Amino acid sequence: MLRTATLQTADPHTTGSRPAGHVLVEALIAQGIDTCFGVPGESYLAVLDGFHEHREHIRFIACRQEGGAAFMAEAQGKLSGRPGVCFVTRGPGATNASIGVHTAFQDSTPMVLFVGQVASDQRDREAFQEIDYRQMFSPGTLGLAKWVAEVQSAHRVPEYVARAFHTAMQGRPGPVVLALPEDMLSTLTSAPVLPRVQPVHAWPAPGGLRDLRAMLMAAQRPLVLAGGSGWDAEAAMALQRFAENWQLPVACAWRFQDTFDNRHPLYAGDIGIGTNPKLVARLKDADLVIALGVRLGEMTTQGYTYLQAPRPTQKLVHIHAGAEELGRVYQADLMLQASMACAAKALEALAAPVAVSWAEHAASAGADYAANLVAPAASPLDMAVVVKTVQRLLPENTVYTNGAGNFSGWLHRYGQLPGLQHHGRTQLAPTSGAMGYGLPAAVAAALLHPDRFAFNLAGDGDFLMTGQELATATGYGAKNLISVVVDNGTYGTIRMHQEREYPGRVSGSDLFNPDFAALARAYGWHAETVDCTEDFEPALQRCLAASSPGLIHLKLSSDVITSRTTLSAIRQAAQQARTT
Ligand SMILES: Cc1ncc(C[n+]2csc(CCOP(=O)(O)OP(=O)(O)O)c2C)c(N)n1
Repeated sequence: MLRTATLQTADPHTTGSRPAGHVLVEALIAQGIDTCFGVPGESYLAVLDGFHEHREHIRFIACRQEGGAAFMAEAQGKLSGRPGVCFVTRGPGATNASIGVHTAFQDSTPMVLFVGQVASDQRDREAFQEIDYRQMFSPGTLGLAKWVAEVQSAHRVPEYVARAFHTAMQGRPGPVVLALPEDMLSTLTSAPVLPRVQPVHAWPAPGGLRDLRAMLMAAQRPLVLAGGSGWDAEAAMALQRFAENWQLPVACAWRFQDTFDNRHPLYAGDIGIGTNPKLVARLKDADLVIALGVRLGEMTTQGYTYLQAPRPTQKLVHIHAGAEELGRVYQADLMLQASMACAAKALEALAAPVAVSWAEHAASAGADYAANLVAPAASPLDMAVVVKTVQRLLPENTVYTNGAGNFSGWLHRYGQLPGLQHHGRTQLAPTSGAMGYGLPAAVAAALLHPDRFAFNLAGDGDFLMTGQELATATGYGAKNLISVVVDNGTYGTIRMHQEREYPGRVSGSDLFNPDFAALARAYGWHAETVDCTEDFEPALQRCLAASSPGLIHLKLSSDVITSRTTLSAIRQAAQQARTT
């Protein structure tokens, strides 16, 4: 039986005593949060009442599905560097939200998920929608969350919120889950909220820096691989100066492409899926790789091959904020535990020689990147031109978002992002590979930063996983928001793998699509349909001139499967390999 908590009302201003649900909202305000994302539930009515009480200071964005809400909070965490906040109800709400928690975990994004929980006197009976969240999100280095707790005492709400924020940001950032028993939320308490928390920063050990300098002095083909979370504008600037002082080519890890200014002559490109083959060769041939802030995950290292695990052939320096990440996969030659804010400044201060032996090597890395931006012409719809047109027409500080699928490869290859010293994060993209991330992330960016543009590139499969969040954008008045849906009628990435492994045997990867433009119009968006390159720019112009968010439904042949090859070429090669 569902129990409705009776809210014990109290005037917070006269008695100092108020429901814990209100205290929770006050604690979030004290942490600097002015926007939370969620889907309401009867399990946390006292919190919703707290949002009403404090509506002048904080808003609750009601989303259409908890997956979208959790993605929005994750995007908020990426954009702000502080925890994004999501509220969901128990059981079904929490299970729907888990995709966003997983993304925050794999992407090292600070985030706090609050989950309504059954009343304390019903615990452990498998009460209505009851789940043990400690088990479900199982904290650990392979779990879904960094820390999971259930707040038993109304008086300790401020303590739990402060710790949740601290844990989410400290070391390797990540998600925290707090379960909130409904009776606890309606209990009165006079507990004061705690001040805004800041993560403690760690400086790299001086001895380690001396060793790193010696390794650099002995190197001939060094490469910096930067990425991960925990960066700020100063740290990004310090990284740029370190690179300039030492003339180091800098590559960015997959989907952390905004860590270094893509227009800088020392930028070498991003490493992960669809990487420039010349950059792959350069990485494999490097005699020193300085991995700065990156986790060196499976995608970035392409199955731990670009850098052989556990001992790469290249000399490896791994600098990371989380002690648990160092030595976890790679036995690096030098491991330094440090926050990016401190590590980058320490590297910038390393005394560089007047000239380095690898100056030509660095210049050619930049030249390889520039050459990779030149696209072979494609017809009738040229995705490279689409991306370049978007970049030409949208402001430099636009936030680019995508979910998972081959379509994202065009954005990653041809999109040039300013380093985050210029405009903070300009890329919101899931290293967890979660489909459906891009649209909610763009909606979050548009609502949190109405002065900036948000641009989402989606696949047809990807888009419909969270497409209902079009309504959230419309409902909360998002304006500077454009979504382009690449409709190739297939879960193309999977089709590509099928053609490689089982050529010609298509199964389960066809898509039957709606008219995406008509769908978007039904949600109050301006929408266009485009099937050739010439029509894209005028359509985008009309979207920009519209007073509502805009969606462009792009019709692309399924054969155009990546920026480098076609489905038919993959099938042919696989068939040939089988017959020879
Ligand atoms: C939530 C989720 N489900 C399934 C997958 C597996 N998956 C990865 S890419 C992909 C297909 C993406 O299709 P689409 O959005 O149409 O893009 P395309 O690859 O055709 O460009 C699938 C099913 C995933 N990454 N995430």
